[in-house]
Amino acid sequence: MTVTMSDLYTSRTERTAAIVSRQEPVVYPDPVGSQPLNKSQLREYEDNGFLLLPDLFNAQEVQALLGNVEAMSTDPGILSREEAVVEKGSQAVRSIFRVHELSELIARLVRDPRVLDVARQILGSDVYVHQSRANLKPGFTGKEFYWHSDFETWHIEDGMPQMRALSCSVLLTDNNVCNGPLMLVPGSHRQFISCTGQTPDNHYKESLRKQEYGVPDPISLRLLVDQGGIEAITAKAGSVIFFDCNTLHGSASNISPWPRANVFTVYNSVENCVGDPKQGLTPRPAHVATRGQFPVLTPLSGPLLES
Ligand code: 6CS
Ligand code: FE
Repeated sequence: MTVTMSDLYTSRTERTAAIVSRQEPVVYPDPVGSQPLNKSQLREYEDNGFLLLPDLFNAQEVQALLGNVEAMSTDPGILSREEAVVEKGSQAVRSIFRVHELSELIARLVRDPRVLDVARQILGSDVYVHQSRANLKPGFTGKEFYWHSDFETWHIEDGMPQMRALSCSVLLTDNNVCNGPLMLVPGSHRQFISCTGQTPDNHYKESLRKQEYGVPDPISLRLLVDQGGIEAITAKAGSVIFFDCNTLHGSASNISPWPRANVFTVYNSVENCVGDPKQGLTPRPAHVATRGQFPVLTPLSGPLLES
């Protein structure tokens, strides 16, 4: 048997669940760009593993973005592609991936300095898009996302080496306590939960609809929630939530009449490009995880909406 350097963040092997301390910083030194966050905002992000910036985008911008997402979600040319993920047991669109390449407006959004420079400030380097998607949770029928750490999946299935990525969720509708808002576990980004179970082939096809592998066990989850509680983020459309790649999060289904829609961008540091997936897994397709060549993001110079 050959002995290799063990992976600190191993998961989904034969071993039982475990909780491992995070090794990497949360806010990296040497910020790039205009540094929009002040010290107390950076501290809040570092302590909690997330930060809400209310009302970052105005009503006109929100309307344009939402219109764009709604148009994509009914466009037969898009619905026939692998990028469109439908709910289990119905044809309702749950997510559309790679929206930063499918939509010119969202291509501009990911470069908007209001969000890009937050990512570059926290990650302390230039960044690129590891993944983008629109999530739709229509009124009455929108489905949940079970608790998970994104990094667990990106590390195991995409070969992302370190915790040096973050998600940016732009709210396109008001999020209230009733319509399945994002729930986060404050402080959970400091612990990595090693999960049980073995990854099935082509796992992404199932997991993007209902994740069952790479989700934390109830004991670990309870422990982290006992420590940090759960925060449900309620905020107006146009607000933005930034959260660390290892912050535990999830959201409930939407049985309210009010739809929930948002655009997610996963910014990854250019110092943290993905390698091979773990355990000999087949790499996930490019619309779910960027690998190989990618553009390094530069801030947009003009306004988001071109006149
Ligand atoms: O598998 C993934 O990459 C993703 N899955 C979830 C449930 N959240 C983040 C990410 O889009
Ligand atoms: Fe997630």
